[in-house]
Amino acid sequence: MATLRAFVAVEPPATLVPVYQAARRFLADLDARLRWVRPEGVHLTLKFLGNVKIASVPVILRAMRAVAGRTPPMALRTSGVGAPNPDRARVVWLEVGGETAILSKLQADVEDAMFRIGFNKEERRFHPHLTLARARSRAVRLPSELTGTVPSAHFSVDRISLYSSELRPGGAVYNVLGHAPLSRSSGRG
Ligand code: 3AM
Repeated sequence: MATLRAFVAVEPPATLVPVYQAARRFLADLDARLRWVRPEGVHLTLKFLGNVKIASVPVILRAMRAVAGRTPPMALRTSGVGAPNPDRARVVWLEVGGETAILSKLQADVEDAMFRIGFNKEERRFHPHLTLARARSRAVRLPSELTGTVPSAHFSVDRISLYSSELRPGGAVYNVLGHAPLSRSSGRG
């Protein structure tokens, strides 16, 4: 049966482009050792699903819409370049701040909803981030004076998206398969 590699994520904000460019300039010395995500491909992953049957896509979207319908929109911002392990970084990301309590609840609810329709639970703790680049081979050491070196991008999130990811030699190519709108009438107040 036909499958595709899929994940649930928040789409990149348009305000990210100058921040992405600033991060890239700041890390210019490491450029040859990093493979940068295309700016339009940057996303905030909520749940990696792996290979899914194409026939399951409507089921996944229905489960996403049920969760999104009881989650309010939220205001987020990027808060500097970082990495899980800055001394030996395999990925370089932008930290995400703002209304992350709503985001973390959304991520946990997506995780539960996907578990209920048959996906495995993610063992790793959720850390809100936008991956910008990955090390090509060996890990890189990020400069220590990272905070405050790139501006913040402020963005509001009013939907989540189901992505497909096609692995190509030049890097993964992402396509949005569908959206699930967050609900203004839910949550707050
Ligand atoms: O948003 P980031 O870059 O952290 O690392 C992959 C990316 O996350 C992650 O799914 C996102 C979309 O590609 N990913 C890839 N393979 C994975 C796996 N086996 C995975 N996450 C968990 N398990």
